[in-house]
Amino acid sequence: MEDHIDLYPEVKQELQEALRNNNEVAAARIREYLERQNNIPLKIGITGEVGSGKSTFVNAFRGMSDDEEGSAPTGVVETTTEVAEYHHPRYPNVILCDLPGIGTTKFPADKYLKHVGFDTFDFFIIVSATRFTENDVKLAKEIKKKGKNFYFIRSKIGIDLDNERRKRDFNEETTLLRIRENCVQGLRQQGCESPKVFLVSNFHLQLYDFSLLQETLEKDLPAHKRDVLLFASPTISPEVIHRRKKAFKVKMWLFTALSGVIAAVPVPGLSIGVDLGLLVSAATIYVVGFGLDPPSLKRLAAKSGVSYEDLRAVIMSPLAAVEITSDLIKKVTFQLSTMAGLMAAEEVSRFIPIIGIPLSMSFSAVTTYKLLKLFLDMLAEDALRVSERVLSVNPSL
Ligand SMILES: Nc1nc2c(ncn2[C@@H]2O[C@H](COP(=O)(O)OP(=O)(O)O)[C@@H](O)[C@H]2O)c(=O)[nH]1
Ligand SMILES: [Mg+2]
Repeated sequence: MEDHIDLYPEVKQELQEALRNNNEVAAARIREYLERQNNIPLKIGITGEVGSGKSTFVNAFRGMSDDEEGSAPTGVVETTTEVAEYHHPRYPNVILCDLPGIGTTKFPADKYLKHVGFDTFDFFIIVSATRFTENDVKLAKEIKKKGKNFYFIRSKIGIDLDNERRKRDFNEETTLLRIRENCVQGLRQQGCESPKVFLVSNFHLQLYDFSLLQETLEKDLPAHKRDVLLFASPTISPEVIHRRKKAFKVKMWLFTALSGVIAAVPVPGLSIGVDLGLLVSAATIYVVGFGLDPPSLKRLAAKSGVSYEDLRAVIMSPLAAVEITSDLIKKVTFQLSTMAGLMAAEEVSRFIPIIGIPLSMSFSAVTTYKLLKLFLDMLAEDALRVSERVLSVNPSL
């Protein structure tokens, strides 16, 4: 079976135990787990010399324009040595910290890290628009010594390519290779072993190494933080949308189990009851996860130059670009219930053994499961269409 519960074994065991013994306890446990999943903190420190593109990266990562309200000011001379925290617009538990350049603070690396609050960070990104400096290396070594990960971003790649393009024998791949090798070599010479350098244009995250950086970060993070990064990352490719859909599928079983233990409420037109509140919660999580909520779409419109109306025009699901209310879910559920197979009984035996919920609860759970699967499919399709629309018109996400 392609869908499975990818929970930590002890969580799964605890849930199964609760499901067997007491519905209320089980429901509370599942809700608690879902809640915890939504609030896992992730704090990323962005550092580098003045003008390297730190603030622009902070905005780009959050999917924001540089001139949007709440964005980090860019192109300004750094005058403060304070840490500026920027919450992710869709996931406030994700914080990007625009750190002062170490040169601005005039601290040595160890004092600098103490000053910015080293312990609170999950990892660091060191940005440079040219070769990495002695300061960058000192900082990287200190971060490593203290046991955390750092990643080098070589920014403003578009400028380098534009400059090189003037030459007759220009070749993009060769140029990129040379920039990367220059950076790596420079870092090695300064005593930084096997440094990871990612070539990025903050104005075009979908080009060059940003997706590689995204994957590397996900791999390096502890398991429980991986999805946090995946959902907060900018949607730069269809691949990201597919990965999010997969991550949602894993959680779908939790909603399904939850629907099996809470009282099912009859929905007009549906012979089997489902819990509308649960469907509203799940649909909202999906919509936000794919960036299909009205505020996210408006932000994307402003950033990409494709109008909000044009983005809405490619959306087909009734759940995207609207506020998810109980009434809406009721309407959509009713519409979907007319589709063949929504409540086919043969599906019951297919998933019951996996989470181990008692059979008596299963009909409402199966209906919920099928509805969630339909929601997820529709929304992922919409997310793909929106991303395609944006990339076809203006390739700067
Ligand atoms: N072409 C290009 N310009 C960039 C890039 N990143 C930043 N900039 C520009 O470089 C200048 C400094 O960027 P900023 O983010 O303020 O640097 P900070 O001082 O490190 O925060 C601004 O004018 C940005 O628009 C990039 O990747 N490509
Ligand atoms: Mg700045």
